[in-house]
Amino acid sequence: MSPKRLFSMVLASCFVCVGAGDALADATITGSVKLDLPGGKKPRRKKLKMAADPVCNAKHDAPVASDSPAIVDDDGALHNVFVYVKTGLEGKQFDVPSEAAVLDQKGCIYKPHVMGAMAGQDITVLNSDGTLHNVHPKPQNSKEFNKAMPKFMKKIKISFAKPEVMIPIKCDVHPWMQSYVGVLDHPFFAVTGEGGTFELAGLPAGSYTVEAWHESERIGTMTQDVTVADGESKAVDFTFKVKAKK
Ligand SMILES: [Cu+2]
Repeated sequence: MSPKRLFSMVLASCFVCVGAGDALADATITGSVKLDLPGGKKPRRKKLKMAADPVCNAKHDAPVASDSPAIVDDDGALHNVFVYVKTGLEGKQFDVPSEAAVLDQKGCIYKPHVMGAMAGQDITVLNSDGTLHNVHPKPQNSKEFNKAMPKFMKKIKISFAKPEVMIPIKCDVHPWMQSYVGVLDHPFFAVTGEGGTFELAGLPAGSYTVEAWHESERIGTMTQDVTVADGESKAVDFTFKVKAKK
């Protein structure tokens, strides 16, 4: 290979390096969410009463505990917390995933109880129950709608036009059915489960406010500020305290 050709190859690869460096977006924020449990006492989850619909009732061998007011592991790890970048991404554009998010109605319970999607992203709502459900979100920023899903209707597609944390979704047929979807104009969100951990990966370097949201008013929301550089991973932990009853 001629020195000239070698030089142009090195030059070309350097341009690639610089280009890739600009678009690295490989910062990560991880962490965990806990609920302070004085005396180790966990919030009591009521048993759901599904007798009003025999189809729902027949789906379970034993009474099912409600997802509300909170699911907490013995060590305080808190489930169903929507953790997301609240500020710091303004002015940046992110592609809406072509893949739909999925919300199932199974055993007359929403699965998952808390989820996220991007504004404009399709959300496939499944009816795995063979009974009538209706999908009734109550957004403030996007249009409210109410779609019946008779027992033969297995799948519908919904979406929300505008970001909003959080949009409650209810089924008017089964009053115990409640879920929440967090809608954002970027993909940096997570929902805690077993262990209460979360990860927001693929972030551009920057300074962010991260919010942790829980459905219970007595738990509420917390924020933390964090700055991450390209390739850096930082941990932020949230510990909620149960607020006194109003
Ligand atoms: Cu229902």
